[in-house]
Amino acid sequence: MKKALIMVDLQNDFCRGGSLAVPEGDAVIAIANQVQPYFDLVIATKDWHPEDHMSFASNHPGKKVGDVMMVDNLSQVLWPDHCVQESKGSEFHPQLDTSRINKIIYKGTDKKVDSYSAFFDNAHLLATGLIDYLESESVSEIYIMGLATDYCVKYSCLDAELLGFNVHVIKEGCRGVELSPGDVQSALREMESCGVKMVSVKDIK
Ligand code: VGL
Ligand code: ZN
Repeated sequence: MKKALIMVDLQNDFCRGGSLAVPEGDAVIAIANQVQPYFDLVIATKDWHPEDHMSFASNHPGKKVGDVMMVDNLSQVLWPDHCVQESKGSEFHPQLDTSRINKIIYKGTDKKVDSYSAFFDNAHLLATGLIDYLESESVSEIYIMGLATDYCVKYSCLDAELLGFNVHVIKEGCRGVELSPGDVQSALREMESCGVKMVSVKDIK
């Protein structure tokens, strides 16, 4: 049974100078490069939105970034435009070693629904293809790191647990948006209470 690393959204827009920059987001790139050699498979996700995506405040007249609204019975945080397909902001951080990536998973591609998890959209209706890939490669253990702790990392971990994988989070390899102070801490607690194991880089080597 194989061990896979899932690097979540290590894209320019979530790093310094990006439109949805996560505090210290760049700090996780070196960690990603350091741990990749210890895994059988390396998977990277990309947040990959069309310009008219529903998560962008700019697509809702009268709303602003940070507002929360109901869309199709789901609560949606409104973000700055970010990770628009084919844009500079959607590219991997220039320092990320992409030579070991076996598979890229695109998410948030449907303008009508957001997708924080690497497995499903937020309505849990459509799968991204990650489950099929992990099953076809006989992966049982997954290690998740990336951006952002309180959104895509958290929802990816929770789905992975529900799906029955043995799930680990590489703590130093994650940074959060922290819209409200404490969001990162509570995301980590929620993951742990669902069975996700917290590990550090030294546990991997
Ligand atoms: C993310 C907010 C919006 C993430 C993606 O990668 O955590 N956060 N889109
Ligand atoms: Zn997004």
